Amino acid sequence: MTGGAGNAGTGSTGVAIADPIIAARSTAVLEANWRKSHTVPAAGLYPHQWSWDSAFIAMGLARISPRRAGQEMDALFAGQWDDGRLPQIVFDPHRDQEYSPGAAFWQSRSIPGAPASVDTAGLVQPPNHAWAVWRIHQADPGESRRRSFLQRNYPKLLQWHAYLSGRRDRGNSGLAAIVHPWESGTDNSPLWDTAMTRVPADCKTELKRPDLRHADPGERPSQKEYGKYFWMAERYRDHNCDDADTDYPFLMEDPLFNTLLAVSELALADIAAELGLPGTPHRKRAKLITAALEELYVPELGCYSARDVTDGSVIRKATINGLVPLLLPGNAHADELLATLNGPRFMAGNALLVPSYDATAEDHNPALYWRGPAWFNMSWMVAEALEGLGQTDQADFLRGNIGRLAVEHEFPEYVDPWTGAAHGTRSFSWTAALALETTYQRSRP
Ligand code: 2M8
Repeated sequence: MTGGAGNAGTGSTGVAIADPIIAARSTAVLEANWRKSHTVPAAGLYPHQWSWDSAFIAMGLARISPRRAGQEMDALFAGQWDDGRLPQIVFDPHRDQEYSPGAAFWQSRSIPGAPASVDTAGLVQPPNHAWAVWRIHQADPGESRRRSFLQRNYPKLLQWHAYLSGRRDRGNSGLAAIVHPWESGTDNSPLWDTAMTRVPADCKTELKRPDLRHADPGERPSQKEYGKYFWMAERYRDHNCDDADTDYPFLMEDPLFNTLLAVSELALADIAAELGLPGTPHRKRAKLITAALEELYVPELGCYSARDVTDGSVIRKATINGLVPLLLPGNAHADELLATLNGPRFMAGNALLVPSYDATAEDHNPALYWRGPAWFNMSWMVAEALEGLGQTDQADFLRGNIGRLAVEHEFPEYVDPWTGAAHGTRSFSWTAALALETTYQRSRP
């Protein structure tokens, strides 16, 4: 794996030396957003536990409390379904009026195979969890072994990956398909625009928008997009989330989602080795996913893109999702991806962090959610990849900006890539967790 919590720099006392201001302020955000067993992404806008947020949060938390990072993962796995899926959201029953769609919409306990003791969404999010589990272990292997942390989580991670590589291989291509933009984590990315035109907007549910109390409407998806999001969620829920709905209109293979699946397979290989089990099957699967992703590479864009499973077309748009495959070890397109990263579509023009969408596109908007602004988790993953490729100066540049912009702007959800101006909500947990992580990474001698 690239980077890794196990690589923390140490001072003469044997303790990693992080920037004290970044460390203290990031820790304060994570403390404020902690809810007994898990961290909410942001107190107002996102009052429940989100799946891939928790994995990013746990990677940073592991620096200050591997035990709490482990609890974060335990709380998430309490929401795992019988078919192995890890849900997009595990709901806090006391906060159901504060976010929509909530537990009352999903009614998960009435869906066969959903957990009986917690309410969850039926959708999923990108699979960064095995990666997080391995980094938590690396942060304190002794504590991890005492608590049988890897033994407990390995079988659950196997089930999770089996669900994605099995029932979610809807295109029979070796890649997992997503069934809703929310599953990508990059909700209103231009990658989904064409598929979204097929989706009706006349959902049955009354469209409440509690999100607009916490973020500027110009920085959130539109009401029409919400109508479509709800229409798809209703249809998926009404088919018992069984992934067998043949006429379902939204099935996409996302390079970001599948890269994280491959990276997590590699983490499973490390976990298996630590447990005295064979890692080869996981490394083989990572290779197969990497090979299958080849079909999503678009030479004229110099990056990967998404494939629409319903008609086999590959979308011609350059987004951050298409650069994250830089994380794949031995990626044959690494040089082209680096050229694209540093070209006019992304970092040229002195970007501070990596834009989420092609800066040369006419509809690029540096303030609108996943259609232009820079997100801290994405720049952090690109920095991990750069370090793995020996591009340490640029990795350090991104990591430095992650910490600086996080602290200067009260841990924003996302920022203008060039000015660093803050957008979305503030005191956002993965921004804080990854600022914490990067300050430890930068403290390496
Ligand atoms: C955003 O997505 C949620 C739906 O899952 C929303 O817009 O309400 C995305 O940025 C997603 O990546 C993130 O996991 C979630 C919580 O931070 O918010």
